[in-house]
Amino acid sequence: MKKMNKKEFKQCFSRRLAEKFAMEVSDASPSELYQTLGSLMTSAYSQDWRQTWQDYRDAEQKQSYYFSIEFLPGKMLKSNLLNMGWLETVEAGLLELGIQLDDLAEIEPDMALGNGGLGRLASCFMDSIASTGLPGNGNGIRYEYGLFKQRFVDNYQVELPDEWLQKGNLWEVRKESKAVNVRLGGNVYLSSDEMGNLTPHYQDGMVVRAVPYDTGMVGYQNNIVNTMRLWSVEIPAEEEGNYRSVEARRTVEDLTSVLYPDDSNEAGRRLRLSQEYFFVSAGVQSILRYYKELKQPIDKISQYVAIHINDTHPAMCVAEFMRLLIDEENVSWERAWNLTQKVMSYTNHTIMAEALEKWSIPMMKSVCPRIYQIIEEIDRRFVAEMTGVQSFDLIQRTRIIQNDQVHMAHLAIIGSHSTNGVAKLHSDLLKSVVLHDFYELYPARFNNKTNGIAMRRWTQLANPSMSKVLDETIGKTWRKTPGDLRLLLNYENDDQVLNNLAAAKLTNKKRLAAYIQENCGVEVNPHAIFDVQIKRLHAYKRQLLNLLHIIKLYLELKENPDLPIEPRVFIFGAKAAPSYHYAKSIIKVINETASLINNDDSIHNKLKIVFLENYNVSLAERIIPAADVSEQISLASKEASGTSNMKLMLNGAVTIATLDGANVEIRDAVGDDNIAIFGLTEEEVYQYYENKTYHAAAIYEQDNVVRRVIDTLIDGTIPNIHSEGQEIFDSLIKYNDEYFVLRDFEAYCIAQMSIDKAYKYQRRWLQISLRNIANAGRFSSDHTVQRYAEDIWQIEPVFAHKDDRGVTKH
Ligand code: NBY
Repeated sequence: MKKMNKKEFKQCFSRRLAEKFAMEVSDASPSELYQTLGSLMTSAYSQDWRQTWQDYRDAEQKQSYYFSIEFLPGKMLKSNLLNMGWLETVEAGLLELGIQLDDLAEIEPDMALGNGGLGRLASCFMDSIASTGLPGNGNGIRYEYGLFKQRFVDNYQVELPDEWLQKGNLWEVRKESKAVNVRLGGNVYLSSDEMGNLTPHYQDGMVVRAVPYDTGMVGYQNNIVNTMRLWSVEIPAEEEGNYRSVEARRTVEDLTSVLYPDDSNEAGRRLRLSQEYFFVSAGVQSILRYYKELKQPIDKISQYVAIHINDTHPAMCVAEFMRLLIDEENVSWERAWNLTQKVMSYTNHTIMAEALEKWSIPMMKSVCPRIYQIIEEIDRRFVAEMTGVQSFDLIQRTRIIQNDQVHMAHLAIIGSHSTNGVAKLHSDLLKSVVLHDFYELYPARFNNKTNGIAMRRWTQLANPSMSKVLDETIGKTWRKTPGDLRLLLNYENDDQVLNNLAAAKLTNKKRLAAYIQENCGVEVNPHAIFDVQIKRLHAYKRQLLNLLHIIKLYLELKENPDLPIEPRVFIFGAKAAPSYHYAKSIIKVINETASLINNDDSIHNKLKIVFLENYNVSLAERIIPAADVSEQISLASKEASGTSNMKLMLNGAVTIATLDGANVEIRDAVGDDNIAIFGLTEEEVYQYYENKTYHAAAIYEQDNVVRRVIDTLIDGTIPNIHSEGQEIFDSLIKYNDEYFVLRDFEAYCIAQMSIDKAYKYQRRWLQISLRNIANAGRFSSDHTVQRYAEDIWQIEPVFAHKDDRGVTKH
């Protein structure tokens, strides 16, 4: 990538502005300036983008394709600048032109084509795959509308559409010439020739055009630009005549209109399945088209292509790949199956039963009839192969089609060579409980890949003040090699360094406090403990446990306003699924409790609650650097990994956590003294399930503190929550508290007291915080994707073909 000095940049920038808008800098709006900068950047990296692609092709390198129904990159302006090596020059150059880079960054809408952890992980991986020089691509859907915008009205969550494409998208390139057709619906009949070869004949149904929009994934200062390919639906030119009515057109356009449509009704579910098949078919077709250009025999495809199935949503990759090999390439079933298994791999992200996808047979037959036929045949052969080898019961439990439903996880496991979980504990649970039957069948397929995070975004971009302290203390190598953060341990007794870190944290807290003041009208004390829980709102993540502890503190302060506790600001960020009634009730109750507590002068500002609207990647970048305490309090065994836990630790927050997901590995990294662990273990949770001995009502009866706290939900202490308070009360007492909130309550309160106590000894607190930063390097997603590359995809970095200036060797 061309390096520029400040002067050159200023010239280029002014010239580009004149070309694009016929304007002077002083006349341009932030939006015009943003467009200008973006266009300068894309033209600068497009050369490398093409070159990267050519290098992969010339070297005939094996490539991986990460199929994910969600990507959550957030804003790309600054991360691209950083990765291009332009950030400092541009920031300084703009400043001389009287422009704040951050004002331009604000213009860019968050690209929010994902719900939460799973989508954000996919984007961290895209960054790391490019940054480690791996030949890997993303494949997904270009939703017209991203994840809804959250607003609070009367303290209730209200969802607004996210029209992120309204002003265009700088980073994408429409590649009309790479479009493919996808067939949906209709019927299919098989005819057989004298050799017994089957040919499918299609009747009715519709053919839609899948048009790719490619976005460059710029690697960190390594001249590599990979591709994230997102598919958008269009009506094929030759079919225009069949789509005269607005309604007919809409059924097609709806296909890539919204992320994660409501799946609580028949029509919504159908749309969701169609989306899945749409991006799977388009992606697999384009991979095969590329492979054929290489002119290699089809039997070698697994030496050139790896397809990754991110959760079950793209599991139909297995059947689509089979379809193309058998129907289009005339490969025999046995050979095709062998290749498919070698090409495919699958990651599981949850043990929650309701998130394990199943589709009814009639639905699948009507959306993708040929795919259903192939799945039926995979299932039939699986049963035949296992019969006589495995017990009848085991086969029935593991087959793909059961009780008129297609089990997508089973398809993904049977049709691939690798199944991984996303943290050690989670992967162990897959083997021992959730997917135990499959582990019996295919022990060698199971492995762990603990999640990771894109370190650069979560330090250099989000937390420049801490980054500066790190540079001054341990040098700059940590920016490329996060493991070098360990050097910080040499300074754990250095008061100067501890104070510098404290000052950086305070800067970030003041900045967040200003944002809170502006957006919530709540004044918070930047010297208070900033206690943060940011993640999707879900019962198993137990935002309720956090709230009950806050209520307990409030009641205690009401009784004794001089209670010697450190002032605390409890900060929440969370969206609830639009149809998830219970989660929305929790939001309402937190918000009402916030109104009550924040306006109660009698507690001397010792407690504040702030629920920030519309939690997204950009807001995360604001909150995380300002956090003192990281809440990771899911019921043990339920959180597959978590990734905000890693981001918060990296930014020096101290974790209060159950032994769940990657919290276990964070504990191992920092040691028991630098984390507050509490609550039931995964074994204890499973024991309760086995013995059926959990009685939440008994805790309520016997524990006066619990009773007092829970009663505030229904006794009018918290105003305006008549039905929501009752609903939550009932979930705990009448329906026996599915996530053991009451069981863990006392232990949680004790752990919170230890946090309060630790914070009082500032020096020790700062040391704990330092040790968290120092030990976070192992959670870099650079490291995680390298494990995927070596163990699962068998792909190699392209650096092998470049000299150290990034120039390709021929
Ligand atoms: O994936 C999350 C896990 O909860 C978290 O522990 C983990 O760190 C992260 C990355 O591995 N899972 C997640 O975000 N899941 C979803 O967003 C999701 C999306 C769709 C559906 C289910 C879950 N679905 O049923 O359609």
